[in-house]
Amino acid sequence: MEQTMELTTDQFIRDFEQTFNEQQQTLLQNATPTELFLALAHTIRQYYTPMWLERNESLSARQEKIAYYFSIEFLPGRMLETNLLNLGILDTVKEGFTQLGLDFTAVKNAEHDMALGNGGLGRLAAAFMDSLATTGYAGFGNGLRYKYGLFKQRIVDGYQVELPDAWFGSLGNVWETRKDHDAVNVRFFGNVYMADAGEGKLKPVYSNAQVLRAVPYDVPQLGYKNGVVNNLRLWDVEIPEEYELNYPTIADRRRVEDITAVLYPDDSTEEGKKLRLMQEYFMTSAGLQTIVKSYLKMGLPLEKIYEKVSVHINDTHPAVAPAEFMRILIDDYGMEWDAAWNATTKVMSYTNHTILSEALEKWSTGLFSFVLPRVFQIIVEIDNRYMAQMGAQGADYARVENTRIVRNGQVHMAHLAIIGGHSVNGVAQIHTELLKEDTLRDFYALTPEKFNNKTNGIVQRRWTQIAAPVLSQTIDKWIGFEWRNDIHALRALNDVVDNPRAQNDFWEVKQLAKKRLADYIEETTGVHVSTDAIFDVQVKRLHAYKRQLLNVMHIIKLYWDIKDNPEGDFTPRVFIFGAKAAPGYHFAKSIIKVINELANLINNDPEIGDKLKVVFLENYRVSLAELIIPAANVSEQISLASKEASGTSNMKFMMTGAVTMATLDGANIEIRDEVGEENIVIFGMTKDEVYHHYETHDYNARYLYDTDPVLHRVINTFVDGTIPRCQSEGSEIFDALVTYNDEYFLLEDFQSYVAAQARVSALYRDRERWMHMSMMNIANSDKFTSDDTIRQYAEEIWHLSLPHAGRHRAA
Ligand code: NBG
Repeated sequence: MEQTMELTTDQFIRDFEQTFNEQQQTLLQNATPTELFLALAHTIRQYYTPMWLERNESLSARQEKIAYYFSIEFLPGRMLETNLLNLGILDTVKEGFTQLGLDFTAVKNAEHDMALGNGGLGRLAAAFMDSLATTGYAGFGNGLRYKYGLFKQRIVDGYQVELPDAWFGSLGNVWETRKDHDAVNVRFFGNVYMADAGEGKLKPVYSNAQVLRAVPYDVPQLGYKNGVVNNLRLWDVEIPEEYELNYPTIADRRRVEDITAVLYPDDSTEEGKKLRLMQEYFMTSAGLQTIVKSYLKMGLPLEKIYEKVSVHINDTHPAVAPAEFMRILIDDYGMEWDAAWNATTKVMSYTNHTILSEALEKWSTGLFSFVLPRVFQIIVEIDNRYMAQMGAQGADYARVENTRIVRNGQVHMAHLAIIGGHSVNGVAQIHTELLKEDTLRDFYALTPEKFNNKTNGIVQRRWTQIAAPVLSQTIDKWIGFEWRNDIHALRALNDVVDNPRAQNDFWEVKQLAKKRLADYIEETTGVHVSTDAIFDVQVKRLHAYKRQLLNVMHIIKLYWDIKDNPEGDFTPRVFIFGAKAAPGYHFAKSIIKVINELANLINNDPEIGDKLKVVFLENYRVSLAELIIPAANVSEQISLASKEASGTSNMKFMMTGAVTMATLDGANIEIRDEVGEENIVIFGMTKDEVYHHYETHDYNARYLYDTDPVLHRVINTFVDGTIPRCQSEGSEIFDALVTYNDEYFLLEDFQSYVAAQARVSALYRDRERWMHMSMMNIANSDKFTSDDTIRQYAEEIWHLSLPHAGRHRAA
């Protein structure tokens, strides 16, 4: 049921002015956007605080089961507009600002993105927070309060340069509240031995351990117009007062602060590994300790904790959770092993987000037992019991051996998460199938009942109502407002996809969004792009499997086409890239350099003119996505089939009317199922064809290079000096594609990609046909709402009770 705050514009203006005066003590006209932003944020805090208190009261009064989503990343981006939208007062506030003669957009832009995540995984976690509050389920987040989020990317001479992202700035995080009373201690290092605890029991005794204090900062998560406020808890590290003498110098203190200093953009370095493990354990231990404490306040038996608590392990980073939970139950609360294990496996569940093996974390037993000696003992015990139990059941020995936790001197975190929990899910149908038949096939054979699929979703409110307000108004105009509350009502658009006036409206909307982006491009890069061209966008992390390079190869092909035939009939295109590369990922950085140099070459060639433009937008992040995505005509989702677990930007593009250029990978397949074959452009190998190559080892990139003259010329362009200032990067690419046999099969997919792109050009020229496709994408995007995804998690994995929307109180 819809519950919006009752707030008139006049009331808002009074509240805002009062907060502003108390806080800033200057005149409104003199205030900077940042000062205005702070005052506005504090006004909003006053509005939701009573709801937050009421929510917490009612959850404990009703002893409701709570799911805790443990994730090392949360990527909400900016929170201002989301909070306003969800309170139902976005328009009121915008109107108030207009009446005050203030620029709302400037104020909104003064908020720094909360970028505590790398990409899809972190953004999904943030989406789930929004959707949990919106559906009304009691689902709380648990993560780290990094001082520095994902690095800020600058492009200098075509190269990526990484700068620290001091997102706190000097302002702090306006949305958070420090909860000192919930602080707990977390232990690292030292020695552990077992001592007599009386009554025939043993207890662990620690010596020389490092004890650190974990302090939570809570960030409220508002539901959409329902008065519900959930909590995202982020942990920070401090030195406990009683141990202060151990840290006499500033350098000593800094080493401790490092634990929550920075979000890891990758973990390929040795010294980074220890810190990363400490981060993972720190947030997991602190979260679990407080969860147990707050459960016990209800006065219920600890053996039954699974009836009131679920803990979700988002990818392997918090996968130490089952072992740490066992430690807490046994060491801290004296539970017996079997009862503790029963509770643990019922509490824990795990999502896998990739089949790429480098992302399934493994720790050397040496490092692990050094950092977490007691937890390591428990893991070894879990592993031994697992072997014994499986042996007793007569399970296939090789299978059990492949699935054990401690193996060949390594601790396999995914294995711990699976054995220590009751559910494993992939994030799109094809991904879950691959987990079952390949990546985790031995687990699937042993415990098929644990496996299930939960296709990812997105917060459509953010990508339409916030990022694309004009599109939203146009949808209102054609089908009414209902879709804003119930996204499935969007399907009514299916009735107007061939209506010429509706087509015209949606065309104009896209042109406006393109104009907005074109202005930004000109402002930030100096490149002028025409909105008559197709805006063809690929924005995502830079990774070989995502195949930005295939896109580049197609651009090179177009470049030669125009150079060969400058007078030819050509459908103009603007290729737009946004991508951060992990700082240690050399090849990815080379691709960025080549894109930028190719862009220079093409954009400055008068013979090419407006036919072709290439733009690399630096520092891709959520707030930039909000500008780029609604402006796209074509959404590039061209990963090698089987490699992209799901993708989520593909869903955002779809819902704002871009046509997807897709391989049959991840959620692209499900997008095709929703929009129909004719409204998406599919190309390339299938997953089975890819696996066939793996099995037969028959792939020969050099043969393709030698025999296909177009490919030959395109690939030579990387090394023949055509693209200036990137000789070493060009030859690195040449080697990857030809000498090292093209790991991601770009050469094989090239011709099919080129043909599909030609199809796109032809389709775009037929405006009626194109608008039909575009609008079919919008009209059928409701399947990918994260509200529905989270309902499935809540019902099928966490077994939460039906949502009970909090009563709403106006401030
Ligand atoms: C990523 C996948 C994406 C997927 C997101 C969210 C990791 C480890 N995985 O395809 O690559 O959409 O997770 O599930 O970041």
